[in-house]
Amino acid sequence: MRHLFKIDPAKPLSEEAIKRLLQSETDGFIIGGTDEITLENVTETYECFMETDLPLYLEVSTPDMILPLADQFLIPMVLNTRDTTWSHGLHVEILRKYAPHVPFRRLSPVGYVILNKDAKAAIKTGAETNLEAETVAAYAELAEHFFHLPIFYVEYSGIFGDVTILKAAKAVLSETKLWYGGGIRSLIDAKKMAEVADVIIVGNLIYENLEEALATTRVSARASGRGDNMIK
Ligand code: 1GP
Repeated sequence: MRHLFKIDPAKPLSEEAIKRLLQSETDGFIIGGTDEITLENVTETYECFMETDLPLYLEVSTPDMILPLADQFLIPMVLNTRDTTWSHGLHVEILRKYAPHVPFRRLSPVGYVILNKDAKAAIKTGAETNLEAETVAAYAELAEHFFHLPIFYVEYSGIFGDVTILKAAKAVLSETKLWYGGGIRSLIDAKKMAEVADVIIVGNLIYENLEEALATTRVSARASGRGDNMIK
């Protein structure tokens, strides 16, 4: 897996756009967003994409979006915040509420480091975004060696990130996969980040320039004949 599209349930997509995304060479889809997320729009979006044979992840950023019918859940744990609500607080509440029916085998916890200070997710979670490469690398080590998380997500949502920071994280990871998302606006951007990250995520571009978003799938595992798939 090398390329994922992130679909925001709060942003409408035409039937044609959905069809083209489903027929693209991406390696899978994440359904997730920060604002105006309701069970209704999440369900509707999930139903539009559920016919895919590719991995379809539901990123649970609020308890309201737990869809029992979903196949795979990504569970964000924000590492660079002092507000434990976002690292594990909400998680404990949900585990209490749904015990003993939590489908652990369908959950992948994701260690997030959010680095764009203006991103809604950064503001909401109180993320400490002004971090040096060494600090981000330390977070990556925390994710891999202390928490044994399958995924470490460097999140710049809205802006193109610092490759030096991404490289510093990559240099210390061996088992944990490095995912990158933020500001990918062209195939060139996608290639730049895909050279370092294991998986890149394309979000806003889908809504701004669908053609260019589809072009970024040229970095996918499927486009390069490597249909590997590491967490499903
Ligand atoms: C959002 O990281 C993704 O979680 C993608 O960011 O919307 O900036 O592409 P963009």
